[in-house]
Amino acid sequence: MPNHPLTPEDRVINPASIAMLRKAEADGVDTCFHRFDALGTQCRFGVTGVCCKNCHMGPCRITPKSPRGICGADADTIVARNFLREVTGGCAAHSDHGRHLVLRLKAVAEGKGGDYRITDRKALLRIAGKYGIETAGREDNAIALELANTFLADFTAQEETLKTLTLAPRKQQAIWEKVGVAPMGIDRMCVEAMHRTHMGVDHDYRNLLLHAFRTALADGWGGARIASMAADILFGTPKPLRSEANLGVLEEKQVNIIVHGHEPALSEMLAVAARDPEVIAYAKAAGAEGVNLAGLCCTANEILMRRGVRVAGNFHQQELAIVTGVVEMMVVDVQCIMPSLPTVAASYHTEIVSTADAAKTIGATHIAFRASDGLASAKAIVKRAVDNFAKRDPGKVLVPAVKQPLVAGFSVEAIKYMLGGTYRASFRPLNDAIIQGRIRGVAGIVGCNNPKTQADSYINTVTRELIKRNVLVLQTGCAAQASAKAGALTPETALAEAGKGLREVCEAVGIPPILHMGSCVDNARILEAATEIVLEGGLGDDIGGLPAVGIAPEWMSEKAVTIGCYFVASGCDVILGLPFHISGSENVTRFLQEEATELFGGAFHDIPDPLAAADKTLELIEAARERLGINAKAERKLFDMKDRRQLDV
Ligand code: NFS
Ligand code: SF4
Repeated sequence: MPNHPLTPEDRVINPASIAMLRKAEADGVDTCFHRFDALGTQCRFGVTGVCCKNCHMGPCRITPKSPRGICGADADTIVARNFLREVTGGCAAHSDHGRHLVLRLKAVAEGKGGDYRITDRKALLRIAGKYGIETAGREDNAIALELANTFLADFTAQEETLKTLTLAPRKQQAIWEKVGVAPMGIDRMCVEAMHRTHMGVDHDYRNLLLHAFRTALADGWGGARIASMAADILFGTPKPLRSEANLGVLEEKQVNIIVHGHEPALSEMLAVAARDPEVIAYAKAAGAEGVNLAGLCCTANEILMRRGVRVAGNFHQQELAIVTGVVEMMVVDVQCIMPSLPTVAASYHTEIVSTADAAKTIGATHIAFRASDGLASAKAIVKRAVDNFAKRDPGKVLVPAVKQPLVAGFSVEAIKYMLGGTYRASFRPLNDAIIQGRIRGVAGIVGCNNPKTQADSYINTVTRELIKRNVLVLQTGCAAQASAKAGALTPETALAEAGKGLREVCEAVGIPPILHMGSCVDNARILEAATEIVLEGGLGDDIGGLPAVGIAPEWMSEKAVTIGCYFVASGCDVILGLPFHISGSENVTRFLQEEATELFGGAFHDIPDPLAAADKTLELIEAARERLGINAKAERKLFDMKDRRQLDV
């Protein structure tokens, strides 16, 4: 951070965000950046993870002078308990989102789905097949019902391990069995985590951290994976499509509605409602040229991936979008929604509408979304936004003319199809390119923005550096949106910047070097892609052996902690641009940064500098290539006993 008062240019790199931050200051509107300043130095106990308030003898804070809480808990116990609770928060968030979609799928299968239906029959059959559900000669609804019940059993299983784990490579499953982290029911894992972290229960930091990995696996190979699959069946498996991103997608002459949050059920209906002729006529009668729907955060990713709906911005732009003065309504559901939104909106005419009964904010209008008549509910919401158009204050309008074209929609099915063609869809060309060394490896770049660092900057720097060095980049969440805004999600731009080997492969098979794979629950798609690569052959027999690295440059949410943990438990090294709150315990830090490698084949690495992160990524990728014996110039590697032991579980 510079040693002068922070300017908008210091806080954000994107010109649209810079302009809106400047306007917010002129309009007297506080944003997360200003509140970050107002908070001053952040609490050292919180930052290092040594504050415990799990019982009312406390709060207790560990210092060199008082190394134990009142109950006797030491820093290791307290830091590990706090960490496990974060992972549980993340698993619960993704999984509850998944649960809602599964219940929706079940309702559809039972003929009670209202305006929802099975949009992607192929996805239904493909996914049912993965779970060994009989499909031949059966009605779609019967298959969907059995599948929905199978999904639900993964939430409620008491003693059985998750069925969804069986979608992982067999060796991966064996590793989880051996380490003892194969999760049982998702709900049980979360309940058990809260039990273990209650005062006076689990005090062994290793035991707590193993449960953190178990709970994280219940997310990545459970709730989140199920969320992606159920959404594909209900709304369609994404295919590549073009769209645009950044605040410049807001239209001065139209009614602007922004959907923000995570669950696709409502936004899908809003997308339909916004194009309804009756609604458009209603908007025209109100003096607008039409209705412009745009998205923020992961709701944006969901409807971008399937419908090409344009992206207004990522996490740090949710307040800034309102500052444009042209947003008639922001419709929010769950997760990553700043409670400040109604306060920001009060300076403009924007109405904040909350729609999930589990997620209300004082100052927002709550319109409970009725799934039973989803389209009618959605139309009513859009018409309400139209009614607000007349209240727009032209004196407060400023839409930055900044937007970039993009290509998104890379589900695993789509990638497979692009790589291999209709009749022989396969990952073979990618595996071959990695084996030949034209592509060195794969990096998953994921996660949020965080006012602790200049928004989007680390994401964009590390992404560009990695494609330059012939690493194929897979992205999700707000990180993918950062790339979109930087113009890096157009095949043309990215190809121009990619290294020679990566460029040749991408041109030959027709994929861009940076693939937008969806929202944060779609990180499960990255695991799915890794599984496909393993199953395709020639690159070892588990995900941990692949030349693949996860990077969370600007993360902030508990969900990101959980995602990091399930990547590590799946054998991937994960680079964090911002550290966890664990430095108060050397043992917890050592476990997560070193011992995890012995257990799973991957660990966490704190790297605050994006170029150093790119160096580390290449180092990890090259080491994996050496272990696989695929480095062209390297002599054929003879495995010694130690290597062999690492290969065999
Ligand atoms: Ni992911 Fe998506 Fe964005 Fe971070 Fe929030 S929107 S679920 S948590 S902030 S990437
Ligand atoms: Fe303090 Fe122990 Fe209670 Fe935590 S559980 S607040 S360390 S007494």
